Amino acid sequence: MSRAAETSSATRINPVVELRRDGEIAVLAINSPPVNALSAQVREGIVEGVRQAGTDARVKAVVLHCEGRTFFAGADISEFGKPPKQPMLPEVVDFIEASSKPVVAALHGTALGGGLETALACHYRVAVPSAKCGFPEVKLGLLPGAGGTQRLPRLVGPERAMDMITSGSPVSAKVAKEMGIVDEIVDETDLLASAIAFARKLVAENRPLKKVRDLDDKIAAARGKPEIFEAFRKANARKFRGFQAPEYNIRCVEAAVNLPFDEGIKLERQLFQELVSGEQSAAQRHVFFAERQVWKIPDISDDTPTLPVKKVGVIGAGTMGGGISMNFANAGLPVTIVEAKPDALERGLGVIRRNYESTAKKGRMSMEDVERRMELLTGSLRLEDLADCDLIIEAVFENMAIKKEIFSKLDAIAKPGAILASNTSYLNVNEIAAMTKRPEHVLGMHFFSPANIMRLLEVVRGEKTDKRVIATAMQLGRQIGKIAVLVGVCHGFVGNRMLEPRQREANRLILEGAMPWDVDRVLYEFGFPMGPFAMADLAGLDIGWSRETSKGETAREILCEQDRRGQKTGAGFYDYDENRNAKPSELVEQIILDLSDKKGITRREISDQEILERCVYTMINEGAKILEEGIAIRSSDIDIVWINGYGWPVYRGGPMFYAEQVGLGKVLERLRAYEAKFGADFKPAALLERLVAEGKGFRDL
Ligand code: 3H9
Repeated sequence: MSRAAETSSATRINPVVELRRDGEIAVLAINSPPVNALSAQVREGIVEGVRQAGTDARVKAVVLHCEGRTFFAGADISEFGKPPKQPMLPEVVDFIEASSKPVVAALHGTALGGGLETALACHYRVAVPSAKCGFPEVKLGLLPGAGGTQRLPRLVGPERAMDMITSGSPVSAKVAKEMGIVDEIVDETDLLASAIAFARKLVAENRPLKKVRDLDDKIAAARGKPEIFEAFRKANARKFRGFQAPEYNIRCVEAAVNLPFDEGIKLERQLFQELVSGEQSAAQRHVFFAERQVWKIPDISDDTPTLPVKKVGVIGAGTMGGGISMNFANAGLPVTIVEAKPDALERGLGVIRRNYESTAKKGRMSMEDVERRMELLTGSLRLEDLADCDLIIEAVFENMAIKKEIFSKLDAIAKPGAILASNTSYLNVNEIAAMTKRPEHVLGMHFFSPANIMRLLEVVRGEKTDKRVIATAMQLGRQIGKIAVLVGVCHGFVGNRMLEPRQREANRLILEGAMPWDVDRVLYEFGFPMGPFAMADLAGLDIGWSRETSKGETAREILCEQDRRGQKTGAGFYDYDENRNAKPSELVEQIILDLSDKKGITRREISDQEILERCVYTMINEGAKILEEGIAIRSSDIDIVWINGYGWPVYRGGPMFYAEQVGLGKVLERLRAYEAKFGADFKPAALLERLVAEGKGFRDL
């Protein structure tokens, strides 16, 4: 037998875990693509590997190493909500920590959630510089449930632990080292060899087994000081509003400080179970998978060729055009912005510069970056200057005649193969495309205001749009940091089409008996950042209104006539103080009472439940029609539109997911009841009727 064979060996424990031996160091190697999530098979393999290494007298230390792109990215999220499989992660981490031989975690990629918890149960941790560590559980409506809430504070102190655990944001290896999470940063290209060398050194120096659970110095100072946690709750109250998980996470960290380790673990376990079986986490896990589904389009794959986009043109330097341009400049793409008049162009470019400068003032960008981005933006007064652009996005006034004229001109100017997109929020993209000889290169790219900030992009597929053009727009969306959702042509696409029934009901409710602040309160309490009337005040009540054509038939028209045009005029549906705090207005109340009277409506008491159902169930009904007509590919795409474009609360999973949590049968029954009372606007979608009759849900489609 050769010497090499004597000093090294490999045992396959199961299809995803292998135990190798390199002299006195055992390497427990995991390979479970794509992200080495801690599935039942992985957990089982770890326990068996640590056990075998423990009983092998030749082994003095163990290195835990993941192959592929990352160390464990966490528990396997797809296992939640299903019958538990042994061994559970808390038992696995305890088993590792109890090993009589030191275990070294070798971190690369993203050591997240249960992955970081596994690392914290190891006796030492080394990481490559590009590695990241974090606890993203809160984003799934959860808490680190395998000892993370108890071990992290012992390593980094309660304040930093609360920050990390309640934000869900990962930290770099460098920061992790400074905080004490990582013991040593090793060569980027040589993780495994460095980790083995580190383990050998431990053995040679006879270093003790370092157990995080035994540490006390970082938490001792906070013991018996509830004010630390109260202050944290208060400082983050706005951010945490409506979410259950942040508070549960804080309670666990508080327990880590005040209770013995095992008791803290008991509380963590109990609260984790409560969260994982609750509605909020189910909704947030749905969103996690839904966000990844949007990129999957039945007739387009990774093999669909895309068109090169190296230069972008934007028509319109207003709020939308400016915001859209910033997205591309941020991604390093040159943009030509065309405006009709010099002063409008100058104003538009000025606004962009001020936006960047204000970001720089907040320390989130350097002044050099501001200049670099501004250099990528070229203003022009001539459409002809767009001739060398690969993608041209029209972002002018929402008027079909103007858009048609622009597209017919663009067709003559743009180079062959260039993509022509409209940022229209309602109009028929097929009609716009028909103005060109290249309808297969025309589509909608509907951004949301402020376009440089909002994550949503509706990519509107015309009946003739080429697959390569769709694939290119979706990929560009990703490149500029958007979540792009593919939708079909209809009035308002997915988002604005569903907004309409909500707006209609809100307007009716105030005539029937509610006040704007009642409707707003109900929707705010549901979890929206603001209700429809506060939103209208923010946007400006005079959008699309003019004194000449005003008929004075709606509350909005009357308010505009009285120069109450929203926040910008200090008054709208609400009165505003100098800090833009909203206050209900007696004047508005009287306007609404008079209007009800004038329309012969007898006002009545309207319950919060009715407000919610009429605003939200009509949206769901419209969503069902959108699915029925094939405007959205799947119900979860609709959820993503509403969460990212309209502030639907993440913890309610989106309107279609929420409908299933309420029960489609119940939604149908209420729609029928309202239909009987108020008429055809509540007529249930045929799809909803069919799904209920078949006992199915939107997700079964
Ligand atoms: C937890 O750990 C609880 C514990 O504290 C307590 C337990 C008791 N599970 O995002 P990508 C899939 S909670 C299952 O496109 P990237 C994902 O769906 C967990 N599947 O890649 C996708 O599948 P598909 C805490 C997962 O490079 C594929 O992997 N951890 C998981 O842009 C590729 O993902 C987290 O919350 C998972 N944990 O980003 C981390 N993770 O190809 C969640 C991913 O079929 N994960 N998949 O669509 C992430 O943040 C990102 O996936 C990551 C990679 C940054 C890792």
